[in-house]
Amino acid sequence: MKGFSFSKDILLGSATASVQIEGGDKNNNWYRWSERGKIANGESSIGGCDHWRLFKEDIELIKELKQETYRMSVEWARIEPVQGQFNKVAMDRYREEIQLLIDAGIIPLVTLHHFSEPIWFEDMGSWNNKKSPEIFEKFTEYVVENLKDLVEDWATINEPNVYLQGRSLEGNFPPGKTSTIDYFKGAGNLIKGHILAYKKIHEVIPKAKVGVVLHYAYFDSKDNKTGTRIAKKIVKRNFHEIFLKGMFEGKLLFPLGLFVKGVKLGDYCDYIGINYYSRHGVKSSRKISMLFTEIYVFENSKYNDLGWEIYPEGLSKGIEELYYQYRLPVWITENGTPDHKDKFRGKFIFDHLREVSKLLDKGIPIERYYHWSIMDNFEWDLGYSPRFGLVEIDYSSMERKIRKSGEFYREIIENNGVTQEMIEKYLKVESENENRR
Ligand code: IFM
Repeated sequence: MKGFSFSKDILLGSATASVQIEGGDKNNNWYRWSERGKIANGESSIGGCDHWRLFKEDIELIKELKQETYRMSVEWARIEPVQGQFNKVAMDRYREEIQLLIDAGIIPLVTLHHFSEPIWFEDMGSWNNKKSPEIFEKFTEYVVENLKDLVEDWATINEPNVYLQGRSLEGNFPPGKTSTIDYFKGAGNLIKGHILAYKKIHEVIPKAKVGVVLHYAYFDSKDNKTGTRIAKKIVKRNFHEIFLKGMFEGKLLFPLGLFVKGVKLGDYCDYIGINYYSRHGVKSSRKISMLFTEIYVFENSKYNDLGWEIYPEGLSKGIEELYYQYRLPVWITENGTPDHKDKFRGKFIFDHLREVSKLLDKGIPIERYYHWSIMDNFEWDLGYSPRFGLVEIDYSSMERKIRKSGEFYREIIENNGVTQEMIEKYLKVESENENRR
């Protein structure tokens, strides 16, 4: 194993989302979903990592880990608990948190919608409601007006594709009513919501950098049969392309135009936001519910605690595909792995950042990398057992402890890459573990 160093400037940091770490909010739909017993092991979002109370302590950890940038989300339900009534106290608490980051020299990137939303919004049909884009625009305006002196970098919607898959296709996200039509209706409204938010942010902060964060699943197959090729096209179209075309270009692919009006062609992203975790096999199927496609996991590979394949090459393949299409700076807004024993997270970081370094050498402008996540957190319907953190949380005491992989990532940031000594110090045992898996 050989080290590497980044040939171009890249900001390295980590990411979180409000409901996943904050705790204490009862006005968001994930709290209600928890109360309905929909989270693994009967767990609830109400505890989170107690970050709402412990944010100062957490910023000390972020500083200690030498993070250069930090991606966080603001919770819509806290800021607008009742439609049209904004909570200044909550807004000021976010200002305080962001100010502390800035004082520490850490650049904030703020996400406006990261899966969770106010209960009142869900009860009016959420993104199925044709007024949802304008409702989201009003929330955006309030937040941006209140943070305009602090925040330049924004992500409007996190993973619209995963959000809709959970909400409208699989039903593991609230409110649990599945419908293929709602998937496309929701996609249309999310696209319009993103575009309105994009314009609003630029109106208030002309020099802002605004984008959407897409979950890029690397779709692959074992054969090249016609049926497989068609299945792959269908999956890529419905999971990636409708969002790319819509949110980057204002182009509504069929059938989105049936559900949403008033979207014009234009340029609506200032960077390519990509979240990458794994590769997914695709084959054709007879099931109409899945539009004649089936997803599987490749055998004889390496897997994380949730059984997702670890496939670093998918990150570079995805970035190349999107970069040559849009020619915008790339921000890897999430990449990480659940590894409760911290046995292979260091190697995961090494392998993925080595892909990044190869792309930088090729001249692809990857400006940022955010590790998911700075700390263990509430992994939606799966609850607290998946451990994604550079920092371990003991949920009984809320004690935080930096993992060895966290120390490794800190040294990568300090050294602008990985030295041979770091490989000896952090990765030797991991490589042996990896072979035994
Ligand atoms: O925890 C999630 C995050 O909220 C969105 N992207 C994927 C992560 C890991 O599943």
